[in-house]
Amino acid sequence: MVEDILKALGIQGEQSGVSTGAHWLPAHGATITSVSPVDDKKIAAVKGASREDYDQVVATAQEAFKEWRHWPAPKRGEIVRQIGEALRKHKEHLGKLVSYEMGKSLQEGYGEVQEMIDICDFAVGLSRQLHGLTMHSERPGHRMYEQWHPLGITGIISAFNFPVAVWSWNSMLAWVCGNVCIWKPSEKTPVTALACQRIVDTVFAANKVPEGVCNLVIGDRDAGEWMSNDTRIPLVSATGSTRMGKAVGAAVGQRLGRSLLELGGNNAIIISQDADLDMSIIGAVFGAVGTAGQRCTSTRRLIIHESVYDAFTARLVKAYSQLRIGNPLDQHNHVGPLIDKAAVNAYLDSIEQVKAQGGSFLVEGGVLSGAGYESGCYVKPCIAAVENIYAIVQHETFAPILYVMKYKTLAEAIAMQNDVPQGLSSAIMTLNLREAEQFLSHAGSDCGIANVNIGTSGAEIGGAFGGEKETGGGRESGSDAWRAYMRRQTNTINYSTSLPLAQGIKFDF
Ligand code: UN1
Repeated sequence: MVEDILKALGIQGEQSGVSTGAHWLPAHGATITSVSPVDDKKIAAVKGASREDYDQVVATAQEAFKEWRHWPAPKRGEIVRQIGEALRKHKEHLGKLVSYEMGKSLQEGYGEVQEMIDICDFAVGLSRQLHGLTMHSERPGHRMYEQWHPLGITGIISAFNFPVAVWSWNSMLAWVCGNVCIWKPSEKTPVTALACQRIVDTVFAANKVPEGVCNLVIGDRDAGEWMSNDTRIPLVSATGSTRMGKAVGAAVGQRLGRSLLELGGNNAIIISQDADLDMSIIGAVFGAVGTAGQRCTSTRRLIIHESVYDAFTARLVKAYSQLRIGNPLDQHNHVGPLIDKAAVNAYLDSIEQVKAQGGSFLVEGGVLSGAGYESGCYVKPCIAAVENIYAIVQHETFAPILYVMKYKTLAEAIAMQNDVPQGLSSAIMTLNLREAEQFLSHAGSDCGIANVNIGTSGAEIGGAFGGEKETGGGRESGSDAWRAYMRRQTNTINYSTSLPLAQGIKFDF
């Protein structure tokens, strides 16, 4: 099956992981082997970039920008429209490859490709807008307005958990804005990145887009550091752990570049005494076990009103007993593997810490073994009763460990929801209008995303995506997130016959 998909996507033999779009460059860095967490089989070996390879890519990208910025934005949008069409054509194959290389369920693999298609559509419309404001000048015969110009090279560092969608949120917007992109995908999911590069290459070649508009640099941490420290890259957009984001933010900030950070979450759902518990169960379980708890929007904490705590946790335990864990390509299964053994160890270590810090398990965790679980990456989603203040609860573990805790008053629940270092996504389940509005108010959730009667994950691309505090503050995808990829210029034009100074200053000679 995998062989057919790779063939359909044009990936065969040992691959170069360095491309400027028009062709694949000989790569001189370390070889990265992609192994599927589904069955522990090798997918492909990819040669990474050396520093020299990287410099060559940046030089090509700089040249390409000089041309690409002259393409009218709607023409750039037309190219992105064609990428959307190509993705529609490849949805089946690419979705399967995402599922196989990353380990998420097939439905979620398809959903991820759908997010890419959706952002293409969004970016096409955007390409006819990219609007600025006009202002009234205090001086007669003067006009003031602002316009938005492209920045240059956008560096994109993406994570394994959404190996292709997050790249597309960034690149499709960056392209319609007139930027060129250099993508460093996660070294855990290089093959899906090769597939995307090939899809875009075909569209670009057919439209004679200059070499260097779509660039791929597969590599390890070093490649991310090169980008972060490189003054030729005005914007680095990075998605991943808070630890990684702090390093990128510090390096980019040190040179006064711009970073767009989308980092960890510690997302909670408040289950009120006025919640629809049937809906709440679906939101909580999908949020906690979907993508095996490896979304930055995964539900990590449930803050449950004491009056419904026993009833709701009993239903949760029952729902967990019905979860089918196994090969994510088999659509009967709900939960696939974690990305690798290191993730399994982090999961086990967190479970130990929960116990050591005083938590007790309502549903026990553990690593699965035996037929179908040979990769050693399949774990049991588990539920622990904890206190919000435990150090482990304050920490984001990228695994299906769900923490439950009780509250008495809404004010207490909101305080608990906010009392973590991260601020990405949050939700309240309630049919009580007052509670919902308090949760959404300025004194409510402190997160970038706050939902009512849906869970914490599964945001649509039309909204700005990102969060506060240790989540990094960046906003990607919809709304006006495009502004991060452009520079604002304020223009004042004097069409009068004199030159009055602002603020009424007299300067006669
Ligand atoms: C991520 O986990 O980095 O909101 C992105 C969601 C998805 C995107 C998650 N649309 O769950």
